[in-house]
Amino acid sequence: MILGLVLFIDMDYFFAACEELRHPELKSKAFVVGTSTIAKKERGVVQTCNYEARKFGIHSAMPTAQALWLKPDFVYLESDDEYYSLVSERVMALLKGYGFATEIVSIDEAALDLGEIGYGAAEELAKRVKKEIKDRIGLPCTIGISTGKNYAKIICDDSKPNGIGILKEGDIVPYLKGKSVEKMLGVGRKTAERLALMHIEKIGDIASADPNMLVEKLGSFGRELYLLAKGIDNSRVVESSSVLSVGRERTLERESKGMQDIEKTLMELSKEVAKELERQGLWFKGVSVKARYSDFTERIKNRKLNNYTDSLDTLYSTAMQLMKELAEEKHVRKVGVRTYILEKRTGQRKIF
Ligand code: TTP
Ligand code: MG
Repeated sequence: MILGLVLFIDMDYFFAACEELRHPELKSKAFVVGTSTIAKKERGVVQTCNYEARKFGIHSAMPTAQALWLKPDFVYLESDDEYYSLVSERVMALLKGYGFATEIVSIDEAALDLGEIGYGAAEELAKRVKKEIKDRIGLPCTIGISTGKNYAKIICDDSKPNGIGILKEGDIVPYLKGKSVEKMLGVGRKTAERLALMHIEKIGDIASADPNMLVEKLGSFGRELYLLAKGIDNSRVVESSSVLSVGRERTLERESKGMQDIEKTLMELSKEVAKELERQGLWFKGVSVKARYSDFTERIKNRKLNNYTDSLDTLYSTAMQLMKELAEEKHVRKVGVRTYILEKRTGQRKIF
């Protein structure tokens, strides 16, 4: 039997690679892309950094203060989410151009359903994809190939940076055995903690656990995890919508003095966005807000949700939380609400 294969791609040090693209002079220097403004950089966290900075032990999600302690003279760059989203859209459009069902998993990850193409042809395709992304967009990436989205992601992670990894069906179970449960797509810290209470820390522990207990504790996700640990990946590549984002912007009647001046407009924009999504039969997994300040500078904040949703409440409350961070520093003149990672609504709840 020939198994269907999935190609999983994850861009290397993505935000930092985007910065090197427009500032080639930074390549030889250790630099960090962070969430805060330069003036308050030590209060924020590292979103990502280039490999020069990784040599000093700096990594994503580390407080910038700690990174400064490791390498006091790194170059600090404020995150420019709008630019990274544009680069991401170019990468995704190129990937979709190969004609396979393509799922946009995050801003820098995608999965392609290659069908029964065979390992040889899949590897050739991976080489071509890597070369075209390098030649046309100028960025490095890593690709994993296996019989399911989860396995392809795991072998992709393990082949970083700038690699191609292939995990064949016969090798999956022994390969996963010693790995942490958090390597599985959809297993975050909370699920990992619940599994730890059952003395399950490695994927091999899931494979030898009682499947009924896993279902009892984790519902249908428990069953899915059990099958995954046994080498059966039923997750499908869900084709992402060709509409990449839906958003609305508006200038405030007067410059904001605080959140109370923004709330009403954010609610109106959220309603309009939700209505447009409904009209197009879409639901979303990402929310982004934009603030334009009185001095005409702009900032954007994004958040990826755990599940697809079409809830106006979720859209509005997420937009409010993100906007609070942006409205803290300066007076806001114009606001925007945008949804991204869109998909055709199916009526089913998604785990991934
Ligand atoms: P990742 O793919 O996890 O990281 P990366 O692309 O920087 O590095 P790698 O080569 O290991 O893939 O995340 C993609 C982008 O998402 C990353 O460039 C910055 C952003 N990000 C955050 O903003 N916060 C985080 O905690 C993480 C992990 C990523
Ligand atoms: Mg990446």
